[in-house]
Amino acid sequence: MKPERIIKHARQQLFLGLDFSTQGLKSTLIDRAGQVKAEMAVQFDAALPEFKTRGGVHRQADGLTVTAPPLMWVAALDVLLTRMRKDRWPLARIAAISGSGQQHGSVYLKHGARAALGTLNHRQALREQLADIFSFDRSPIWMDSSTTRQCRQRDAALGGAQAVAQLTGSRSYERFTGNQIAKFYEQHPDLYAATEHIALVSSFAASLLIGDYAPLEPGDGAGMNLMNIRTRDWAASALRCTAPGLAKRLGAIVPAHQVIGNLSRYFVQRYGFAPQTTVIAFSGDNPNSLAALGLARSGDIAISLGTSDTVFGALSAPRPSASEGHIFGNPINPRGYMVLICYKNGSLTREWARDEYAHSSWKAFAEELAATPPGNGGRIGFYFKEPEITPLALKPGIYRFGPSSRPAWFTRAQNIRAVVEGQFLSMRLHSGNLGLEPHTLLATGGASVNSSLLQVMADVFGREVLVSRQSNSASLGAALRALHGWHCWRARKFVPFANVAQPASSFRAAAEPDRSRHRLYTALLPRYAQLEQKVIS
Ligand code: 5FX
Repeated sequence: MKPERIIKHARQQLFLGLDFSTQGLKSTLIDRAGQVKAEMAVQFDAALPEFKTRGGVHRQADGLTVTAPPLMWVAALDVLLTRMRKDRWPLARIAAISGSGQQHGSVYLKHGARAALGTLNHRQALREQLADIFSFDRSPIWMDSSTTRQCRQRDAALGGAQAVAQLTGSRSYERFTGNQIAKFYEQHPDLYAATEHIALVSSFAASLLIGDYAPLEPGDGAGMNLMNIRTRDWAASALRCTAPGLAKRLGAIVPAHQVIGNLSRYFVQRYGFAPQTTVIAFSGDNPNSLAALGLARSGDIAISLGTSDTVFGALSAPRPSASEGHIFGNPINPRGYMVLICYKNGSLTREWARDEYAHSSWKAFAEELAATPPGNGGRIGFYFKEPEITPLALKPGIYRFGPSSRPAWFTRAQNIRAVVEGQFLSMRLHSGNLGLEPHTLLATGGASVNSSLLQVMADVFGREVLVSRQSNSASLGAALRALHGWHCWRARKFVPFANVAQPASSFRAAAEPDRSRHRLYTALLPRYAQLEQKVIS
């Protein structure tokens, strides 16, 4: 049967996207037209204070190790679903669920965990039944930068940084799962031996839903330094230099639109979901955001201004670089790729600048920005409050240069402008190096409501900036992928994403570039690149 006929004759079903983000669990419910019907979120710190997280994470005293308790994610799922049931969400009408997870985090499950997942009692909360399934009760997450040594070992074993990038789509990154696993194996060989399965945050969440170990898909799988980016299967040499017996602990990689199982009986009996609810492979937050924006054409680029800032876009042929960015599988095109450039100094660093230089007020921040000329009179700054990863692994530090490229002191307003301009100049420089040439820019993420930031973005890139009214792009993307996967499953073949799963929310023009300001930034870019070299060398 043709996909169009299936759409016409099927009953009106709903599709759920869950996003296990760093700070909370978000959800988006859509109908078959991609229209958002409901949203709900649980903030980890507030809803589950007993886990004592700040922003959903635990930071160790070394300043490098950042983890999250995986049991908190388990507990959050029950909290969210209980609230949905209380608010009378039509859970029985949900035909398919997919999800999203913060990328790179690893969850270590001990022998017996699979059996525990498969035999849940719906009368008891998940956290009571699953408290003992972890061989390590701390999941290293994407904010962790404690694996430099393991990265260098990977480089040495695989023939250097560019060779690692060619094979896996990215050079060795501290936060990438393979390097976390290598560190775990080195530091806790006994716990590694006790580990039956290693999941990503996304596949762990999917495992809860299907009551079994869930496979990965190539969007999130590419964020591990373990997957061959071209074959989309494990790279044996990359597994070998990580830890012994890893392949059997990682499970399979399947296409992102694949049904990975039916919803576990636990959720059917406890919350009233339909027994035939299908679960589609979960992916990472960035691949899901790409799906939410339907980025298919080359030149479609999005910039997400969030806890981490990311630049991402679709690509047909991978051009991995050891200098910047990542190539991941494209979750809406099984033969395509996506580029992602990630900055650790995103909203947290802008918020720090607001507190430090603008009396903790966004209004004052915008006024200070407006009080300084575009280009900041030739002043350029680098603000790494967090250890940065783009273009290289960099320690925290602040570097300010005057018009003559010498270190300089900045006023409050000059600091604010330098924080904002520096970030967009960096994005333009590094996305250009990877061959991304935007025709328009889509801005998403929490800080995309800030119009003064968007104006600088438009001026630096010389392109119109559009924003989506939909802010939870990862959970929306997951919901759209649930819809897409469900169509593919019903059609028994791959159906193009755009045919069945267009996001219904429209984009609105938010900033027009000013030609003369754009020329000024274009002239500034080579100096920015030179100073960046100075800072990183
Ligand atoms: C991407 O590579 C990242 O590390 C971040 O964007 C995380 O996915 C945030 F959750």
